[in-house]
Amino acid sequence: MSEQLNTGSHDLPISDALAAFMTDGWDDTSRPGPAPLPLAAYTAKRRAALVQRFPGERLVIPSGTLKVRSNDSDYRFRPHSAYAYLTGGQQPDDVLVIAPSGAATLFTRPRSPRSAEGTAGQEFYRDRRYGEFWVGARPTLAEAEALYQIECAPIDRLPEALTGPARVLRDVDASVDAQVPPHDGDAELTAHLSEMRLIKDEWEVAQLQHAVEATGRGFEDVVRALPQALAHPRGERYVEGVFGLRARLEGNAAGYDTIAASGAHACVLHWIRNDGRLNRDELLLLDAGVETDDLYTADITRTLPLAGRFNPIQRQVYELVYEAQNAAIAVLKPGARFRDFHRAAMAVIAEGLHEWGVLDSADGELHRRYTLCSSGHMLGLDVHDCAKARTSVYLDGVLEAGQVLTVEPGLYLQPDDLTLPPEFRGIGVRIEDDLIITDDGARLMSSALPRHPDEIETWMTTLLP
Ligand SMILES: [Mn+2]
Repeated sequence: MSEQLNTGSHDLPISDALAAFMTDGWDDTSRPGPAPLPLAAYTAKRRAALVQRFPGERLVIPSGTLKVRSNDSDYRFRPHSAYAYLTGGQQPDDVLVIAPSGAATLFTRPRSPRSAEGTAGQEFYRDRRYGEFWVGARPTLAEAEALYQIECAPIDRLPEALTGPARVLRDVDASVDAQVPPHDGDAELTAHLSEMRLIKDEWEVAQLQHAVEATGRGFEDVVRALPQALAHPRGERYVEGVFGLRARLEGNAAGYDTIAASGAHACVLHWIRNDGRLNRDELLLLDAGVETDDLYTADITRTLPLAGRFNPIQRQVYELVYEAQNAAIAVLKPGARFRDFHRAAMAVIAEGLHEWGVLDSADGELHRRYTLCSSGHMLGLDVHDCAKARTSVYLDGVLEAGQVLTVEPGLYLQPDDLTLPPEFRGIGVRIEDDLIITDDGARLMSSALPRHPDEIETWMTTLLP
């Protein structure tokens, strides 16, 4: 299989005697037949839908490759979302091929043998990147077939399956890209793999609800830990760490880098340095989501008064964002345009800024100086889900029942913005919730976390020691 072992420069040489000694004396630990992954019934339906969209065509969807963090250290692997959606698999270097007949084969690097000739038989104990004794065992072919309920073949037979024209999900695995000439229809496959995830099936909705609820518990953990975080010189890191513990305990990880922003750091939309101190008289903006073991992520933001109570200016800013979010949520329903909820939120913000005397008029787009960002996105396997969908069916499209999205208006009043009254400067507020479009409106999936400022204060009081 692997011609070359991924060994390190400081690995000691292997004597013939040791190599021979390593080939036997091992118990048979292959499992007779693991139960199918619970989502295997859903992945089969999704593959069938894909075949229906591209009948008679060869389709190639790689899981992706390990990425070097530095030197001989890789990042923890996370498969491409389209691959996970269609197979449930999470191994690197695997490739799903759908033949023109519609038959699916998952090409995988099977569990390495303990007694093969040459380097192949040494992988399990010498290869730092793929060896079982270094990174854990992979499924055998039989185990993979049982888990995924897909016919499996060893990855070194992949070239045989790539002999004719094929559409490839590009830029995921360079070796696969190199094996198949570009196809005019590659971009269409990429777009469709995003678009087919716009409407969530019941498995996905349950995953997302679980992600949202675990995230809610993570936010509670953070509030409970605020006394310690406030006392620490890097309180933002304390918050990130507390949330990350919950994410790792209940799921795979945080679904994206946690934003833990105290005070004016909240005016940086993607503040992930998180190296600041928490100040009791400021707000904490926490934007975080637990990603489940099956890789669905929540995406929730709360802006909390570190004192436990909003001061009048903080409350004034918060309430405007809250009203904007309510206005956005109110327009969510099947048939509404995707951009409608953002417009509804921005109308409230612009009017508020005008009332405060910050803007001469609520018309036009000058309010965007203080909002910067759009007010939501699809949510699923990716935090910004379905991002490769055509504009006509997503950003310029209409909402449909079964779509899951975030609604997250914000106001970012920069600390050095001379157009603002001084008391407003350095306040950043975002409120972000996760919703599913229903037959006649939308259901708030993240309702376990309070949104109204009074409710937030009460909630914090019950959690703080
Ligand atoms: Mn978001």
